[in-house]
Amino acid sequence: MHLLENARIAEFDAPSGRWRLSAPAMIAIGEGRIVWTGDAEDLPEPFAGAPRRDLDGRVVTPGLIDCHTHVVFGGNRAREFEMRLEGASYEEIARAGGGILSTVRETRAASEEELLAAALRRVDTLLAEGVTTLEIKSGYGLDIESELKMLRVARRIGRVRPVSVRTTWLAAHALPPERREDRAGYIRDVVIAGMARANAEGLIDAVDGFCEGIAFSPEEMARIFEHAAGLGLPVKLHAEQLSDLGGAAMAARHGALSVDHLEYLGADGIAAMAVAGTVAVLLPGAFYTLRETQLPPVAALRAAGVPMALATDCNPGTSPVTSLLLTMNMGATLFRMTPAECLAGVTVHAARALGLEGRGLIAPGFRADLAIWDITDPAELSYRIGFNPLHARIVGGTLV
Ligand code: DI6
Ligand code: FE
Repeated sequence: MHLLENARIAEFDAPSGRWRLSAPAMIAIGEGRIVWTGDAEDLPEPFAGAPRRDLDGRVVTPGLIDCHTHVVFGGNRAREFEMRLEGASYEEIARAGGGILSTVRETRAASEEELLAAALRRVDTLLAEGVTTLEIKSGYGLDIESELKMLRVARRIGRVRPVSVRTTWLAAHALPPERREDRAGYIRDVVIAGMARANAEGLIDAVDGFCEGIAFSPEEMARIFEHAAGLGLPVKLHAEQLSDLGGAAMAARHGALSVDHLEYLGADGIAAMAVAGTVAVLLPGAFYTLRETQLPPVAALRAAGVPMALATDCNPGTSPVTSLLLTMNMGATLFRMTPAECLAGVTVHAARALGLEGRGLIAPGFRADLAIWDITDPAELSYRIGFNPLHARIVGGTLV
């Protein structure tokens, strides 16, 4: 048991969606969880002798949760960035064998150690800004062994760094070159068969797919989701990023935890997500990098009561972003989310997008994942650009 004192706690009021800052207060932590919060004079007697750390009135928020990343990959796509600046579109580059497939070549060629070293540089940047839970997808291997290699690296990240890692099976990201003429075979032999293997090896927590004209159709994804359900794995989907194929509604009908991107989401998709309680994960880093002009329907999602999360989508092609704070700023400036929505989007709603209960809020019973900031107003986290006010993180009750 230990105590944090003089903490200004960011408390989320779910009905209004607002964050309230407490007066300087105490947080009691035991066995990795928050046990009690409140005024110092109300501290329960049994806690009184526990060691204390004075936070000098700093603001404490839940530890940040980056609920959609592809941080494990080989190489980079700086040349493709130049091509896009010269006028080529993301889809043209993908159809010409570049894009995701160029990262697949580099990821297949890299050793586990090389992938780990490259990913840790990105992960460390995220952690330095207060991230305490990180989702990592496969999807640049596209054969079973290479996908498992990525996932082993992802799991290792959670062992060598103080962060919780959740892993997601994304073999349905693109068709690998050797299977270009054999979609059904790829889905059967790699996506579905590999999912069962990864699950048996304890390497995956959820199943995802890229539902798009250049990737997989809603019908193909529905089949994959049925197999995920058979293994008891929750599902999520990249959908409506470049066009509206109805992927979000299909995913919601399968009880998806989240549907991600959503620039082209229509009214049917929003209604289906609201009914299913599916989280909308918005990825402004990809919107920005692709110089997209179609905005996700934030006002309609808000009106329908669909919870919105924000994530970096850290990946070498469409979102080479390793800052969740910058992502919050983009959520506000590009998508017109309120700073309160941005903070909920990287805490309580991001936890829900990962199916993680007991995370993302500061309340008794919740995991003691906290970010301590040198700020006076939580809105500062969304307002600043290129500035990191993190003082310290507490991960599972331990100060790091
Ligand atoms: N959507 C994305 O934005 C990334 N994957 C996906 O399904 C892009 C991945 C890449 O271009 O490497
Ligand atoms: Fe993505």
